[in-house]
Amino acid sequence: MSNKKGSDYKASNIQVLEGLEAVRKRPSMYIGDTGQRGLHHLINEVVDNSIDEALAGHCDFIKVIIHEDGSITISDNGRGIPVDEHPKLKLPAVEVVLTKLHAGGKFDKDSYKVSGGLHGVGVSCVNALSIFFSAEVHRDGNIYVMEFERGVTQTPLKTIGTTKKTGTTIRFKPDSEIFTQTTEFKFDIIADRMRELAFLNPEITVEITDEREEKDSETYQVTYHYAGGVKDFVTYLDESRDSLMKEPIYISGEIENVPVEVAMQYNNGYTENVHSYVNNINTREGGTHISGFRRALTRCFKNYADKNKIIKANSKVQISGEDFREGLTCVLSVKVAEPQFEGQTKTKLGNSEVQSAVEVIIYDKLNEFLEQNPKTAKKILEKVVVAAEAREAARKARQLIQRKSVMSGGGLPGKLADCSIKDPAHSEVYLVEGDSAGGSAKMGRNRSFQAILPLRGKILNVEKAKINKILENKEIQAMITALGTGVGHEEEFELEKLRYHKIIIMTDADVDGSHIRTLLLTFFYRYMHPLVDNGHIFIATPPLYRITSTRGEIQYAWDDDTRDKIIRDLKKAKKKFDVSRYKGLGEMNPEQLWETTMDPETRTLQQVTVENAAAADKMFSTLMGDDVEPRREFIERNSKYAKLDI
Ligand code: 0RA
Repeated sequence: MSNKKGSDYKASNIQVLEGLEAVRKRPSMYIGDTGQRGLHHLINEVVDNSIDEALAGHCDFIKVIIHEDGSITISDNGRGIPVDEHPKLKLPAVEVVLTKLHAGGKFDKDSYKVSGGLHGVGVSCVNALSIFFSAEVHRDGNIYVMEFERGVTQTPLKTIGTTKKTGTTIRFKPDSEIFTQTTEFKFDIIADRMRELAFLNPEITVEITDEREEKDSETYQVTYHYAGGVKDFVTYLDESRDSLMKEPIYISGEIENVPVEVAMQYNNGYTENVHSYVNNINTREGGTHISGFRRALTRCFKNYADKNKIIKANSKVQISGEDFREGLTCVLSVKVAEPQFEGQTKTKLGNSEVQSAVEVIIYDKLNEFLEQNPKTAKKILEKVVVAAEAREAARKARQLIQRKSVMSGGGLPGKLADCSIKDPAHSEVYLVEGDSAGGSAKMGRNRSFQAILPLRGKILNVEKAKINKILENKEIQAMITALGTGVGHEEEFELEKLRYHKIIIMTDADVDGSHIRTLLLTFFYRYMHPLVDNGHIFIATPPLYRITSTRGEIQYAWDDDTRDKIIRDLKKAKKKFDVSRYKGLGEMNPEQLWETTMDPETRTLQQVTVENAAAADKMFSTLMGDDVEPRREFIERNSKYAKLDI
């Protein structure tokens, strides 16, 4: 898309605040962390600028290439970064944008922008943190380039040719001095975000090429374009769920410069999956747009039910707001010119005018929908009544858990071998598959700060069960009492009461083990969400092999490559050895279990984090759903990742 209107841009609009050394000194202050998340944040930072161009109507194509050398290219067909001279700094605008902090340059209050919003540290941060960075700009008929190393200009702006197009191409390679944990880009993390952006911006097409893959591989190149926008998003999220409707309800409108778009659909499941976005940013903590949505939904259905005498006729229970959201999958996307982000992770929208805009738009259109689709309306409301009844039953089950725990003295489950110290910040609990592994863990542990809770067999698939049934499950009850937080939404869950700051899932390294781990993660994700959000959930990684040499010297290997290397070394040293594969935790004696998997000095724990809520929702519904085919595909596609990133 070329649009010549962009050239009225003035370089003097760009504000300059700070130098890039500050970014290199304290990278985490700018990009959150320097681990996997921070690394991928670099891509988002650049893509956000392309999305801004799209939001302003100047860009409809974004291309991401993961190169073999670990660098990334991001190109767009936007207006191109301006190149005219900055009056004060006497530098080309593009150099200012790429080397000065907070030099976004777009102060147009009427445009909705991503950069300068939540992320908004600017492309210059990416430059500062890259061992190599180049920009090629197509603008005003010319092709310009600039090159940098660690933010320092290597090639000043030069013209290398002419062009009829406009756009920006940025290539960078993260500096391994900064990203000491990893510099490896993960296709799935990038793809999840790009897919999300394509759903939220139906006008754009995003293409990802992973040059590390063979050309015929399924993940060599993917293209995302969804003309149906958020409606396609909801259909995608619900692929492995059984819907109560033919297609999602789609609502859009604009009040007071706030465009609102919603797609929603009820399924026969029991979880609420409402994903909200402000200017393409996932607002995990909700905010005014979410309150507006909830109010509209509750008011609308209550009115409809009263008018048509649906609820009162067949229910004794009181319906509450959350009952209208059980089994609801919804994507709410709003655009706000000057968003105020609040909350712990700055993902809660604060603008009060947005609440009424969302509420009015949704109330009117949803009303219309219900009037026109009485059969669907009835189906939904019947489900709502069942949800309210289950909630009431769950309340009783909760009281029962509480009463039971009071009756049993300290209130802790009998199977729990608790630790002796009482400071949650220094305590951890191992959730262990099976009684025999539980026994080894109890003997092997450091009892001062490590508690063990053995879990017998498979826990309930919470994706498929009602909340009251979940709370009747013995293993789940034991976990709830051991953790001390309670279970469920907002008021019912108390993070402050968490008894162990590390909750470590320890299962066998086989199919059953990974199934149990997924069941546990699903439970935590759906019903104890703050534990995941606050980084309290970990996965223990027991070794796969034990190599014993004749002198009785023992080595462990966590993968085939390490095992082979150990074997090679032993052969070289002309030592005899024996390799055994651990099938289950139960095969390890307490000392071995301690040494390999439980000793904080030597163990490796994987912290469970959720990068992308919509992608996690999709993953759990696919893994735990009824349909075999999507589950098989998902597992196959992800099987090359030994570890579970959600
Ligand atoms: C500053 C001002 C304008 C656009 C951009 C920067 C810009 C940055 C990036 C980074 C990647 N792609 C980009 N596209 C644009 C406004 C341009 C104008 O008003 O003409």
